[in-house]
Amino acid sequence: MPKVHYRACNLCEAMCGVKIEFEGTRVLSIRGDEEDPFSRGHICPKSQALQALYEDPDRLRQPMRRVAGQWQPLGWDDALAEAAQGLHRVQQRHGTDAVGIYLGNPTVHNTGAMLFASLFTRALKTKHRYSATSVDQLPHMLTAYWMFGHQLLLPVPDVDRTQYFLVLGANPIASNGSLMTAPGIRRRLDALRARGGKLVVVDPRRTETAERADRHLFITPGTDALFLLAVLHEVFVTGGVKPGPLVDGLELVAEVVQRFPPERVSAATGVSAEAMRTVAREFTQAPSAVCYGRVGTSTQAFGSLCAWLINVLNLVTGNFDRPGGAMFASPVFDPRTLPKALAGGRGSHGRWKSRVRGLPETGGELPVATLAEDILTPGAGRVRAMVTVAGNPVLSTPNGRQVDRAFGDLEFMVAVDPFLNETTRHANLILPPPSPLERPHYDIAFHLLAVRNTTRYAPALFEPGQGARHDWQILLGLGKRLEAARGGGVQSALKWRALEALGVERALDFGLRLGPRGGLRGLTLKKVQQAVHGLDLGPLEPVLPGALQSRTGRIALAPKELLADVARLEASLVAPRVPGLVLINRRHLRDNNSWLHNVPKLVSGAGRCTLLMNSVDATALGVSSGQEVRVRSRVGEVVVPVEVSDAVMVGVVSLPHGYGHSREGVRLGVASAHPGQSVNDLTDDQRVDGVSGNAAFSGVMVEVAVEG
Ligand SMILES: Nc1nc2c(c(=O)[nH]1)N[C@H]1C(S)=C(S)[C@@H](COP(=O)(O)OP(=O)(O)OC[C@H]3O[C@@H](n4cnc5c(=O)[nH]c(N)nc54)[C@H](O)[C@@H]3O)O[C@H]1N2
Ligand SMILES: Nc1nc2c(c(=O)[nH]1)N[C@H]1C(S)=C(S)[C@@H](COP(=O)(O)OP(=O)(O)OC[C@H]3O[C@@H](n4cnc5c(=O)[nH]c(N)nc54)[C@H](O)[C@@H]3O)O[C@H]1N2
Ligand code: SF4
Ligand SMILES: [Mo]
Repeated sequence: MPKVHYRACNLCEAMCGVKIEFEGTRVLSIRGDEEDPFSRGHICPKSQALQALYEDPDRLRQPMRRVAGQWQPLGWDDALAEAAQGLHRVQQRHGTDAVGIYLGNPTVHNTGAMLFASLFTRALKTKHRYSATSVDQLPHMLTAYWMFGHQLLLPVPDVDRTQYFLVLGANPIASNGSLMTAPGIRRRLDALRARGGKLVVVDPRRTETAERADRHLFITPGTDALFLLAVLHEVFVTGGVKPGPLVDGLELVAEVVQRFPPERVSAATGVSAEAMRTVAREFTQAPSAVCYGRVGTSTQAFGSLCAWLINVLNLVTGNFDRPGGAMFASPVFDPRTLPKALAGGRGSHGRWKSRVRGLPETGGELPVATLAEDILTPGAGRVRAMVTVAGNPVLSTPNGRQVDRAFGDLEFMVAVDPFLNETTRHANLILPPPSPLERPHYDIAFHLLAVRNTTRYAPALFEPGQGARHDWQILLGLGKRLEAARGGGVQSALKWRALEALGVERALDFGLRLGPRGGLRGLTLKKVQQAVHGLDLGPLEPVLPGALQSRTGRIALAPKELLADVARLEASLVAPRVPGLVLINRRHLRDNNSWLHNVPKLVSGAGRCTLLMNSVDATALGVSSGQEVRVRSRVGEVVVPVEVSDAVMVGVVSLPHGYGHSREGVRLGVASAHPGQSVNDLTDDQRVDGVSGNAAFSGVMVEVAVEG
C-alpha cells in the first residue's frame, strides 16, 4: 500500500513543502504539498532530485580510503580513527593552523550539520576556517554586523506587501530566491504587480526575472554601488529622506552621497541619469518600497558597499522594519539567540589575517579566495591538511585550477561528502552521509531569511542504510577522536558522548523552547511535528529596537570601514577602461551550484554551459551561435560554445557556474557525460571585495577568440 510523507525540500532556500508518495523503501512520486501554508503547492524541477539522490548508484554508501590511486571501502570506526589520526599527525608536525576546514553550501541546508558542525570546527583549533560564505553573502553578513550588531540580522524584502520592488543582481525566477526565502516567487511577483506594485530589475542581463518586470535597466557589472549612490543622491536632493529615530550617522552618509550626482556615474554604470532619477522618485513616492540585492551585488569588487547602500536606501526612505519594506524575520528557532559556541555569535572582523595576502577574518573565517595560496605558499603556518564538508571548492571558488593544484599538494585530506567529485577526489578518506530523505529536517537557516514566519519539521522518511552516519555524527566522531589523540582526557570524552546522546531532535526541541517566540507560544518539537504541513505564524512583524544587537542599541548608518572604501569606488570612476569583454555568471532553474548534474532529469535537453554574447560583440568577432570560442582571463582559459543573445549587455558575456565535470577521477556517471567547463577556471582569486575579501566573480576581464 502506498503511503504519504510530508516534508520541506532542502535543496534550495525556498523550503517548499513536498508530498512524497512511497511504498516500502521506494519513492513513487514527489509533488508540491498544497496544504503547506507557505509554499502552497509550489515546487521546482529540482525537487525530483530528492528521489534521485536517494537512488543514485554513484552516491557513496560507505567510507572510502585512497591507497596508491585506488579507492577501497572501509568500516566507519576505522575510517573515523584514520581521519582523526591523520589530522592529529599534521597538527603535531606543523602546528594546529596547518589543518584547514571548508564548509560548503549544503551544510546550511542540513539540520544536523547546522547544529553540530561548529563544535567540530572549534575542536580543530585552527585559524584556517573557510566556507562558501565568502563566495556568496559575506558582504551582507559583515554589513549586518556593523550596522545592526549581529551578522545574522539580515533584512528580508517584504515581497508580499511591498508596492515597489527594486532588485539588483538577483534572478529569483531561476534561483528561487536567496536571503529571501519565498517559495513560489513567481506567484508572489505576479501578485505584486496585480495589486498595482512595480518590479524594477537592475542586471547586466535581461533575466527571466527582468522579463517579468515593469522595467529592466542594464548595468555595467560591478558598478551597482555607484548606481545606488546616485539614486541616494536624488533621494537626498528631493527631500525623500525620513529615517526613523534609531539611525546614527545620517550626516556622514549625506556628505558621501552628495559627491555622486547621477550625471557623474552615468557613463560608468551604463544607466542614464534620467533612469536613476526616476528610480529615486518612484522609490520615495511609493506607499512602500524595498531594495534587494543578491549574488550579483555581493560577488563583485564593491560587494560590501553594495550591501551597505542597499540597507541605507531602505533605511533613509523609511522603508525599514515596516510592512512592505525591509524587515527581519522572527524564527521560532533563532540562531541569533543561541550560545556563541553553537551559532558563531554576533560576528567579528579583522581579529586575524590570512598568512599570504593579509585578508581579514570575518565571523571566525578567512575568505576562501586565499585558500589556495595558504596551501601552496611555503613558510610558517602553511595549510598542509584540509577537511571539506559538503563543499566543492575546485568548482565553486575562484581560480579553480589553482585550487585543484593546491588540494593535490596537501599531505592529508578528509572529505565529508556523498560523492567522489572534482574536490573529494583529492581526499585520503571520504566519509559519506546519507541522502536528504534519510534524515529528519528542520530549516534552521532559512526561517531566518523568510518573507513569512512559519515553522516545519519532518522526520526521516527512510532509515539510512545499516551503520550509516549522519553529517553531525561524523563530525562529532571526528572531534571526539581528535581530542582523544591529543590526550583530551575524561572530560573531553564525556563532552562528546553527551553531544552524541543529545542528537538532532533533542537539540531542536531545546532550541524551540528557548527561542523568544517558542517560549511565548509554548512551542515544542512535538507540537511542530504534529503539524505535518507546517505551521503558519503570520506575516513579518516590526521587531525594532528590541532585535538590534549593537552596543548602542541603535543602527549605525555609516560604519567607518565602509565610508573608507568609498575612496576606492571613486577612484574606479577615473580608472582607464581596459579593452575586452567583461564576464558575469548565471544560474539555471535546473542547476544547483556544482552538484546536481548527476540527476538525469535535470541535465536532459540542450547543453546549458554556453557563453552568452550580445550580437554586437558576436558580429565584431565573427562568431555565431553554436560555434566554439576560447575564453581567456589572467588565470586561465576554457573553450565553450557561444550563444548569441541580446539579453546580455553589449560588452558583457555570461557563463553559468558549477560545470567542469571532466576532471580525471570523478565518479559521476551522468555529470561526466555533460561536463561543461568551469567558469571558475577563469575567475581570479586576486579579485576580491575590498572590504570583506569575498570573491569578486562579476566583472572579470576576458578575451574571447574564435576556436579553430
Ligand atoms: N536553480 C538554481 N537555484 C539556486 C542555485 C543554483 O545554482 N541554481 N544556487 C543557490 C544559491 S547557493 C544562491 S546563493 C542563490 C543565488 O540567487 P541569485 O542571487 O538570485 O542568483 P543568480 O541567478 O546568480 O543571480 C545573480 C544575477 O546577478 C547578475 N549580475 C552579475 N553581475 C552583476 C553586477 O555587477 N550587478 C548587477 N546588478 N547584477 C549582476 C547576473 O546576471 C544574475 O542575473 O541561488 C540559489 N538557488
Ligand atoms: N563563478 C561563480 N562561482 C560561484 C558562484 C557563482 O555565482 N559564480 N556561486 C557561489 C555560491 S552562491 C555558492 S553557495 C558556492 C557553493 O559552493 P560549494 O558549497 O563549495 O559547492 P556546491 O556546488 O554547493 O557543492 C556541494 C557539495 O556538497 C555535497 N553535499 C550535498 N549535500 C550534502 C550533505 O547533506 N552533506 C554533505 N556532507 N555533503 C553534501 C555535494 O556532493 C557537493 O560536493 O558556489 C559559489 N561559486
Ligand atoms: S524551489 Fe527549492 S525548495 Fe522548492 S522544490 Fe525547488 S529546490 Fe526544492
Ligand atoms: Mo550561495
